[in-house]
This record gives sequence, C-alpha cells and structure tokens, in this order.
Amino acid sequence: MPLDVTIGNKEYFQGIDKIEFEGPDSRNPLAFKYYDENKIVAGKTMKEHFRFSVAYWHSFCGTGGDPFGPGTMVFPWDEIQDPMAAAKARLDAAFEFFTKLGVPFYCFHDRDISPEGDNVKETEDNLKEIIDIAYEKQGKSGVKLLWGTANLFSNPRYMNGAITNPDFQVLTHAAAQVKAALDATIKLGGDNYVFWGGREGYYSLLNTDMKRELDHLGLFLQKARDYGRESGFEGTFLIEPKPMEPSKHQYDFDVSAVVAFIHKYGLEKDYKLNIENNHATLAGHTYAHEVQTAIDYGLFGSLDINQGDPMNGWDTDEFLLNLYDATELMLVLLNGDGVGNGGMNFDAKTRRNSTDLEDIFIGHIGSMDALARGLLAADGILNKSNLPDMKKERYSSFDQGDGSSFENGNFRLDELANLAEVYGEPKQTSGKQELYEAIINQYIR
Ligand code: XUL
Ligand code: CO
Repeated sequence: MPLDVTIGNKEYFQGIDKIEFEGPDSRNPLAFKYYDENKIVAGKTMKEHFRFSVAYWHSFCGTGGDPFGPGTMVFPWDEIQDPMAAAKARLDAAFEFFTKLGVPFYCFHDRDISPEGDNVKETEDNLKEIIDIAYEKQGKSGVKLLWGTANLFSNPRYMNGAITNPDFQVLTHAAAQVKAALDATIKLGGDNYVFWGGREGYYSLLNTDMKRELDHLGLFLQKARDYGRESGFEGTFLIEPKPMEPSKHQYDFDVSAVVAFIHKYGLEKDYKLNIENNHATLAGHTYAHEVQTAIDYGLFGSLDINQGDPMNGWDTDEFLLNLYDATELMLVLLNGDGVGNGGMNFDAKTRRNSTDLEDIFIGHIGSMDALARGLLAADGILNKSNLPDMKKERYSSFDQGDGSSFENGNFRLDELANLAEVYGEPKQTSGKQELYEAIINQYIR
C-alpha cells in the first residue's frame, strides 16, 4: 500500500515500502531481522527502549565528498537549484524516509534544514518558513523532534570558534543562530536541545586565553538556558563531548571534562550529556565507559549512535554494526534507567562508495538490528547468566562488617590503617576478566 507521507507529490524512495520486521532468517535487505518495535524486552517495547532518531545532516545533506574528491551521491533533492525549493524537497524526502523506516524521531542543525540568507533576518525568516512546514509534517506523520541544534562551525566567520571566539561580534552571530534554533526547537516540541562544541577549542595556546574563552562559553550557556526556559522550553539542554576535530584541543573533550564544566558554571539542573561512540573512542574511551560515567554523575542525557574505524583516529561516523559495542551499551543502559527523555540518534553516514538511495535505509536497518541484538543479549546476560551475581560478589567485603562501616564513613584514616595489621595480607582474588568476556559471547546470538 502506498504511504501518504509527502506533502509534495513526489515519492523519493520509489519501490521501498514501510520497512517491516521479518525475523532473523529473512534475506530481504530492506527488512528488520531483530528490531521488532512492539516486542517487549525487560518490561518495555523495543521502540521505547531505543527512541531511534535519524540525523538530517548525514542522510539528507551528505554528498560523500572528502578531502580527496567531490561528492559521489547523486540524490534527487540535490538537483534543485533554488536553495529554499531544495530545502523543501529535502524535507519531503526526509519525512518520507522517517515514516518508511518507522523511526519515532529526527534531529537537525539549523543549516541542514534551511539555507542561509544574505543577513541575520533573512536567514531566520528562511528557517521559520521551513519550520512551519516541518511542524505540519510532524503532525501528519507522528514523527517527533528528538533535538534541534545550531551549526556554529561551517560558516567561515567561525574559523576561530563561535561562542569562544576572541571577537565579540562573532559571538553575537552565534547568539542569533542559537536563539533562532531554540525557537525552532520549541515550536516543534523538541525533547532536547544540543550544543556540540564545533570549533570551540584551539590550535595554539600561544594565541589563546583559555580561561576567558571558557568563561564566555559558561556564561553563554547560562543565557541560552534562561532564554529557553523563559520561552517555555521544558526539555533538556545537552552538551556533546568530542576530544578533537575540527580543533586540536576541543574544550568538551570527554564526559568527565564536560561534567566538570557543567558544575563549574552552575548548569547541572538544566544540562546533561549527549554521548557519541566515535567521539568516545577518539578520546581513548569505550562508549560504555562514557555512558556509565555520565549515568554515575546523574548527567546522562542522550546518545549519538555510530562507530569509528578501529584502524584509524578519525571521526568516520559509520553505522554502529559492532555487536560488542551494542551489547555493552545496552548492558549499561539496562542497568541504569535507559535513554529516558533522550534517544538514539544515528549520527552516521553511508560510506562514500555506498551510492544507492536504498543504502541509507540499509545502514539504518543494520544498526537498528545490531542494537536490538545488543538489547536481547544484555537482557539475557542480566537475567540468565551469573554475571550480575559475580560482579556483586566482587564487592561483598563492603556489604557487611568493617567494609560496610567504611562505606558509611565511620572510620578515620588511622583506624583504617590499624585494620590492615589486624587483617594481615589479604588472600588473592581473581578478577576473572576472561570469564566475564566469555559470558558476553555466550549471549550474543
Ligand atoms: C560532529 C557531531 C555533530 C553533532 C551535532 O562530530 O557529532 O554532528 O552531533 O552538532
Ligand atoms: Co554527534
């Protein structure tokens, strides 16, 4: 049955219907093998667990260009010359895609969705015109906005940073964009608003007053929060850490650095973190480590889903297909409170040589299936294996007696020291890492 998803008349993804769940034995590349949105796992449907979202920039603005050559992808929405007409066509294609894929959310930057005009006012008017259409399409399709954001890194004026630029006038342009993007997010009922640092960082300390730049950033984020709250935004502000690229030193290096920043500038009631796998690995961490760190600080917000290439140190934004990453991520989330008001946004792009229109579907389907398998594996590990008991047992010396008294803060340092003499040399206890790893393998099916 043809879907009524477009406001324009054109169907962009011809020959592709709504993607259905066909089970693990299906040989249809355009079907889910594991992601069954209504299947209940650990008390929630898969749809509720993941809150999947499509990233506008990669799927509808990406061309496959790289430093060695131009774009390879010839997509119908790119063929229109007039920038506003092209933006509207792209929006048609995007909502057709979201609906056929069956994801509940999408995310965008201001510049993905609408073109810049000749001045601030014209640019904001363009955005408003497109947002009105997006609003209508959301209502018609039921697809919602997980978050909006402003692109504060592409325009050449931001070459020395946007909010942390040494030139105050540049900062005011960042404010114009953030204000307009926040207004758009509020109008579309977005659950979150994201700040990714873009060019907020530096190349050389010789020309950089780091303290002053960070103070500007802290103050700006306070003002953005105040404006958002006054304007009725009830969602969560998110900061997305990334250690490098485009700057050499990015201020929002990793979860721990951003947690410290959030607390230093008094943002902890309104701001949380949006965590991306490829950014975690660039920082020398695993995804699970970064997510667990944010959860432990009570600042976990949302996820950008992708993976890097283990052989290089770039942000390659590949679709997450690694079952180990998926399983370890889902273990952390199932042990915590899940994605909450956040979701899983595919900040991922098809490879430069994956040039068929259907490849955008195939990338998303593969990653949704990988995460569904990760969820099933994690659920098995937590409910059927010995792993949770083994982990609990590792810490059992703190569950009673002196260990429990220590946890309750009842010992001074010299009292603890005396206990060492009482106990003598502790018996060696194996960490059993290989056993834990083998259990993970056992449940990835
Ligand atoms: C860049 C990146 C961004 C943010 C949104 O590496 O991840 O696309 O997710 O600005
Ligand atoms: Co991202």
